[in-house]
Amino acid sequence: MTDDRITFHYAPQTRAFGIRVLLEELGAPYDLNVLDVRAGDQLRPDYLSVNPMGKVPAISHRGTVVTEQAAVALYLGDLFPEAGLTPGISDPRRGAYLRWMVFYGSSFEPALVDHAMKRPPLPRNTAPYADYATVVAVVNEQVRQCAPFWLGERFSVADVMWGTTRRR
Ligand SMILES: N[C@@H](CCC(=O)N[C@@H](CS)C(=O)NCC(=O)O)C(=O)O
Repeated sequence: MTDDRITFHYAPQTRAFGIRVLLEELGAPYDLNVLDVRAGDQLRPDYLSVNPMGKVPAISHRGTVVTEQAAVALYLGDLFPEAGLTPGISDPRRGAYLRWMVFYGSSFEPALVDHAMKRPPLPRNTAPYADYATVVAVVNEQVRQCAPFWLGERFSVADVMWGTTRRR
């Protein structure tokens, strides 16, 4: 249905890459709005009216805008349950799924960015992610024990989220 198509606000070589992979995995009907972030397209009024943060990825769908890569991925996974990439509400993997999707944006990325920028660490009880070494250890342990996929036996949205992080 034409009016049900997703508009995907995208820029190459950015965090939007994983969402593009996910849209393809889901077989979702979408149109690309390609932004050139180096030319500053994300800061132009027409895009700021979509996402006032001036960031990608974002999607527009059924009159709603979704921003933040984890929220976009969760939304899309729920929108296409028939693709089988989202543990449903009564699936025993649901809790781990939500945990790892939110951990990505709220702990993993901030820890990585702070570390890469050589920012002085905050006191452990103030930092939203404890400390960098703990984040790395927790993620490494998950990578060590999860097999063959992030949540176990079945490929899911979490694999797209975590699997594309180093590949954009
Ligand atoms: N917290 C946001 C971060 C999004 C973000 O930082 N996107 C970058 C691309 S990787 C961006 O839009 N940069 C353009 C700019 O900051 O001007 C998310 O998880 O989606």
